[in-house]
Amino acid sequence: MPKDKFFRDIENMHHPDETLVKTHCSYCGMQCGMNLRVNTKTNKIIGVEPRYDWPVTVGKMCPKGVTAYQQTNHEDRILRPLIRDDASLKGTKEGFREASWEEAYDKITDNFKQLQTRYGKNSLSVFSGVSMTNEKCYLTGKFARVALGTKYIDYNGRFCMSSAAGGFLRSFGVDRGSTLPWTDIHETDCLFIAGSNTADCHPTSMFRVWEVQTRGGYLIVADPRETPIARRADIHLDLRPGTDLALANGILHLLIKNNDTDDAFVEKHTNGFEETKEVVKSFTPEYTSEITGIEKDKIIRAAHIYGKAPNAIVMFARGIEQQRKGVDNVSAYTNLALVTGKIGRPKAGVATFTGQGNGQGGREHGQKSDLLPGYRKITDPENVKAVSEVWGIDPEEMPEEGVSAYEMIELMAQKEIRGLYLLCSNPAVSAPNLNFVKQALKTLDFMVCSDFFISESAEFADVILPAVSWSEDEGTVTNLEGRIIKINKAQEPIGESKPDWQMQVELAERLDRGQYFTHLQTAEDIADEFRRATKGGVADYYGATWDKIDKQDGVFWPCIDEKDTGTPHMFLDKTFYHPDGKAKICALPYRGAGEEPDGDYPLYLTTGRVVYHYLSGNQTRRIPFLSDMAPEPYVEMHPDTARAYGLAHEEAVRLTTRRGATVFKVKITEAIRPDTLFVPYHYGHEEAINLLTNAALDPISRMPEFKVCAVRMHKLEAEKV
Ligand SMILES: Nc1nc2c(c(=O)[nH]1)N[C@H]1C(S)=C(S)[C@@H](COP(=O)(O)OP(=O)(O)OC[C@H]3O[C@@H](n4cnc5c(=O)[nH]c(N)nc54)[C@H](O)[C@@H]3O)O[C@H]1N2
Ligand SMILES: Nc1nc2c(c(=O)[nH]1)N[C@H]1C(S)=C(S)[C@@H](COP(=O)(O)OP(=O)(O)OC[C@H]3O[C@@H](n4cnc5c(=O)[nH]c(N)nc54)[C@H](O)[C@@H]3O)O[C@H]1N2
Ligand code: SF4
Ligand SMILES: [Mo]
Repeated sequence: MPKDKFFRDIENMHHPDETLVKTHCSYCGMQCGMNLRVNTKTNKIIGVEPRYDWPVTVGKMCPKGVTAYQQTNHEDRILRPLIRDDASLKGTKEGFREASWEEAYDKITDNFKQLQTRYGKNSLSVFSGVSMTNEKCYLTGKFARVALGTKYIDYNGRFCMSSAAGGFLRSFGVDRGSTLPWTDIHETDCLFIAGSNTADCHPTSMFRVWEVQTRGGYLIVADPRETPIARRADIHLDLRPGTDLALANGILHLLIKNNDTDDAFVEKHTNGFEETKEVVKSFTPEYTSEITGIEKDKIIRAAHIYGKAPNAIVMFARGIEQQRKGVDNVSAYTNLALVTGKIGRPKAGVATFTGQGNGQGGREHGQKSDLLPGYRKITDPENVKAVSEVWGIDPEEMPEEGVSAYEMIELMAQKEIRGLYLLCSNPAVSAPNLNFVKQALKTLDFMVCSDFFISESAEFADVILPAVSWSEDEGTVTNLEGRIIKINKAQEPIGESKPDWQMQVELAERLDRGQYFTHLQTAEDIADEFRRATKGGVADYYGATWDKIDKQDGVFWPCIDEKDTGTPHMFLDKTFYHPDGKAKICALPYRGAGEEPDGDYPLYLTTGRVVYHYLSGNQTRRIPFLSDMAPEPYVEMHPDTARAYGLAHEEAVRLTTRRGATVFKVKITEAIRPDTLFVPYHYGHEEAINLLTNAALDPISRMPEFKVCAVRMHKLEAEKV
């Protein structure tokens, strides 16, 4: 049959009253390509379709992505500013009334000014997030430093990417989450993936992961749980939580023993190998097996496969990073690529699975307490001067370095910080040690929260500002490859909601700092200033214009000028970013977790994600399909553990740590170590596992140890007796 007789005309299959807006998903770092379908009569978003012409995800999306459009016109959207006059209702949903923008702005500026007059500039803080565009992240950093003049700004990437950032900076001298584009992954010969539940958390990477095996290559997975990738892996290294440093040292020991190191590369392009050799000497397969609990032969085989693979990519995620030694873990796994020289060429390298949609860009441009736009250090006078010139301020005015996200919360509890402007984050669910965190939020004199759905954290606010969703604004984000891409506007903001950048410009004017902000009237105005502010920095976006992004399917940073097409592969010339051009192989002695199981708390507790929910769940718990699929949290345990405690599937059980206790339903599965419990963290109030987690911080990244603590379990019936 001729093609035109049988096949549908897919070019013209859309409804005549429909237009398509090319954009990317609102959620994770994959940033899958999608078209939002917009009804041209109502100008409302009515649906979505995947983009087959997007090179990274080629038509693939996950359950969150295909329902993301349902956020825009959801009935729970906040349509107008909300004010609560009765501070005694803090921590509840009660007492909010609708107000005009004028009244909300007046209340905010009055309170901010009063607090700063009484307690100084640094009595105010900004806590932000990276579901925002680069332009919004950039302006948030400028707003804190220039409009509020406070040093206290930090963001939710401290709970997410900061250990990867710290590790890459130490090993390579630069922090770009992936040394190569995702389109290389399926062409490599061996993937060594540690602490990533790729199938649930970056599902649209999976076709590339499976393709490695289909081509005859190998997949090695390190995870205490038998995740979908671990199940199909050639080797599953089922380690005890918190023992990655021993595993990576043990593999390195074997690479040296097997003569799988690239001595010429090590000699020419790295430092630190001799010291590292000394440290890993004792990590024999026997000793490594003793610490990690992995069978010795599996460790030997994994080292053999990685060592002999012509090309290999080491990949990891929060499983290794959300530990008190997350930075060491990152450098220890990165060592494997450096000693074997499997880096700085196509199909070989190191990558972290960046978490949030703009987890990469959002950390580079000034939301982190120690950074200014372009990955510039706030402690470096030359860097401060460069940014001050763009901002039009005296370098003397630039606030100094502040503290990390969790440490800001500690300062709130101590009344050192009195006011909080929270945007794009929900720490009342996602921060560790929640009993303490909620008390700290209650202690604040004044709190503003900007969100588009009322979150558990908004319950602590005095004023709630209605933000727009990702589909009602435009700008760029940087995906997990380091590729700068464009988010497009598909609908006008609903109700009286506004983009965060607009709120900041209007607030700055009312704080008498309009001269630095009033010229920024569109997202594009901010984009222009933002690119200039990054010029000459390590993360240089100057050449990444919106036009070029559109023409090239994104632009990999660094991209320094009009002619530059960007940098998909890092280190092709084997030059790293340390002053001597060499990478650092790090000597990392083993240390344990902040809290190890003992007689009182005999099991490991680890936490993470399911495919149906995103982070604190404030967005996905409202989408009917997603909440039907994953309505509540549960505690995953091995059948042997359930038997030992006399527990049945779906029975309620109490978990207790040194910080809190709460009740979950039992889920029995063989896909976890018997000494370990796992709980997904996407739920609020009494269902939040972070009531129990440990805020032990990594000394470099200040990342809390979400992935390991010690827990005790009680059958509820036994408590009644
Ligand atoms: N569905 C979904 N996808 C998401 C997100 C989401 O909320 N939901 N969030 C996005 C964000 S912001 C992030 S940061 C990423 C997170 O992506 P991932 O890091 O892949 O997700 P997690 O579930 O936090 O943890 C990954 C794995 O680490 C394992 N693990 C626990 N302890 C250890 C350990 O000590 N060592 C090792 N090697 N492994 C360990 C867990 O068993 C788990 O399988 O996902 C992104 N994608
Ligand atoms: N136990 C445990 N805890 C964890 C983790 C874990 O693995 N285990 N993982 C950690 C990780 S990796 C992360 S990334 C954090 C994330 O934790 P959070 O920062 O709490 O992440 P979200 O749930 O995305 O919160 C974003 C909030 O901002 C809103 N929002 C989205 N876009 C915008 C916008 O453009 N403007 C404004 N104003 N608001 C917006 C959303 O509705 C939501 O309420 O959680 C961390 N907490
Ligand atoms: S949540 Fe991540 S994997 Fe799923 S569609 Fe969105 S960007 Fe893609
Ligand atoms: Mo994250």
